[in-house]
Amino acid sequence: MNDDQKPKPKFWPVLFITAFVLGGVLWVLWMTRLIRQTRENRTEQFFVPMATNPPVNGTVKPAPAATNAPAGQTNSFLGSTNCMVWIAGGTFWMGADDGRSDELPLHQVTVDGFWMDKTEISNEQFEKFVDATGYVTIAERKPDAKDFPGADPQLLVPGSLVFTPPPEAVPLNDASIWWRYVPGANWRHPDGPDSSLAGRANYPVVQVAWEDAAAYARWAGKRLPTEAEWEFAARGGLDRQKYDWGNEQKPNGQWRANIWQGEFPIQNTSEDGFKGLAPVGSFAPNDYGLYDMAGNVWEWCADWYRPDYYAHSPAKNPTGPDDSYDPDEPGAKKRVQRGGSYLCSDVYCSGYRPGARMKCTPDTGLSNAGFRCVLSR
Ligand SMILES: [Ca+2]
Repeated sequence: MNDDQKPKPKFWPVLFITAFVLGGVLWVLWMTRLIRQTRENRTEQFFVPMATNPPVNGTVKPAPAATNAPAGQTNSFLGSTNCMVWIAGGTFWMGADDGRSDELPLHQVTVDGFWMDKTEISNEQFEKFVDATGYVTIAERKPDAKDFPGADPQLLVPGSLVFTPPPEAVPLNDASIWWRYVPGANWRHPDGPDSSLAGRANYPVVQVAWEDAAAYARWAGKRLPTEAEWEFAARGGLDRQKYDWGNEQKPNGQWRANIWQGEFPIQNTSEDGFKGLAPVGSFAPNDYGLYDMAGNVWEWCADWYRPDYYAHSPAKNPTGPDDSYDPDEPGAKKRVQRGGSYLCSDVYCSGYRPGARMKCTPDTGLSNAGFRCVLSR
């Protein structure tokens, strides 16, 4: 047998198998890269709401883990910073020297950074909480007779306080004239049983007591802000200014918050565009990207209220006094509310100034009071 007759080595099958294996490896590598890119894109999309509202100092922090989640909780957005804005900590002058006596003394306070809801909690958000947990707000519960000694049992029915404008001018030293306890008023029926949330999904939830707001915050893996955190955030970095947006009440002739214009409490001329509540985020945000920190609804804070707290408040991360005292109502323990509401008039409370303080018993719901949450890292 000569060389021409020897069988030639068969290279084609080897080449084919090699090409097939190489192709497979390349396909696996390509798929791996594709999956990684898809995951990264999803992560970026999740953080879009934060990125579109530049945090203080331009720093975007990663989402923190929830630290106070109740055991066994099933909540898809537990501890999520979606719809929140990062407020970098800092030092500021807390209080005001052109307001009420409980805003004094003006004093320097330092707070650590925290996340804060960009808007007041809406009816839609609160409904998710109620649907998930079956929570019943205080206004929906029958008042306990032992909490109201001497009260007519027939009057102990579920309900809440509703702003009811009187027909004519009244003295402004008695708020009971324009507040009425309405049976059947609650967060689903904020002005009484005949009112509803139809078309109001993005309005701030109201008729929520402090306890209700705290329950929502726990469910969401968050908490209510301290009074110092709230004021620091409301000021938006503007040092010792009268309003959240500066010292001018109506820059360029434009109202910057949903408050009361006209003769309080009988006529709101709605010069700012709203006679009652406004959908959350209807006015421009402050310099920290927070909406409605002035006006619309009062917002619950975590702290107990005392008018003299600023005289001995700690300089770093104050959390309020250990107890509550209100000389206007010595027997009632009260929590702090901040930010004012659509009922704030310059001739009455001017409560929409960032330094202004309000107080309310923690079991009380009002048709002009809601809340927002914060989250520490
Ligand atoms: Ca508000």
